[in-house]
Amino acid sequence: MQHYSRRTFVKGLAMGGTALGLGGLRATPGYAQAEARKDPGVLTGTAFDLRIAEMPLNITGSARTALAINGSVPGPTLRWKAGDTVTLRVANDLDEDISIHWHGILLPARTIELHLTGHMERFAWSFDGVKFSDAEPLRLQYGERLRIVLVNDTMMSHPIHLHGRWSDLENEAGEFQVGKHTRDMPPGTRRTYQVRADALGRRADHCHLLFHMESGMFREVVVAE
Ligand SMILES: [Cu+2]
Repeated sequence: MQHYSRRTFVKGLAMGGTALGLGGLRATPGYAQAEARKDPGVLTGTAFDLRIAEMPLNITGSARTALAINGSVPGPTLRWKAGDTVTLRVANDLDEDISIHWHGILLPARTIELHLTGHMERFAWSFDGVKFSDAEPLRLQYGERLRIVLVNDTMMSHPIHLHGRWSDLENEAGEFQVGKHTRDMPPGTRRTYQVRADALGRRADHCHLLFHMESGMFREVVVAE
C-alpha cells in the first residue's frame, strides 16, 4: 500500500509540465492511494476534453470523495510540442465553481466584446454605438493575451483591421483557425480571435472601409506596461 502526501499528490497533477493545480481540491489529508486510482494515461493531439467530477476514493480503508479529471486521480498527462496551439475543453460537473491553474501556458485572461454598430441611412458607423471622437481607447496590458469578440449588429460587411499584431481567428469551439490582420465581418456575424499584446504603443483598430472609419468606426488601442 502506497501513501501520498497532499504535496506529492499536487505535484502528480502537474505531471508533464502541462496542468493542473485544482483550486477546488478538498483538504482531505493523505489523498490518493495507488490501488484506488485508475491509470490516467497520456493524451496527445491538439484538442483535449477534460471533465472534472467527484469520484469515490478509498483512502487508507475509508471511503472519501476526490475531485477527478476524466475519472482518475491524478488526471491524465497532456503532451504537446513547444509552439503548438491547442484547445482545452473543460467541463465542470460539480455543483460549485472551481479554478484551474495551467502552468506555463499562454491563455486569454480576459475577453473584450465589441459590437459593430451604425445606421445605413444616416451613414454613421461606430463600435458599441460610440464614435471615435467620443470613445476612450482600448487599453491592453503589455504581454497579455486576450480574446476579442466582434459582433456585427449592422446590415453591412466591415473588414476590421487591428494594427500591429496578429489576430488568431478561432472557430466556434475556440480552436485556432488562421492568423489574420483584417477580419471580414459580414452582417449579423459573431467572430472571436485571440490577440497577444506584444508591441508597446498606440495603434488603430478600425473598419477598413475608410468612409466608415472616418465616420467613427475606429478605436485607439493602447498597449502599456
Ligand atoms: Cu465598415
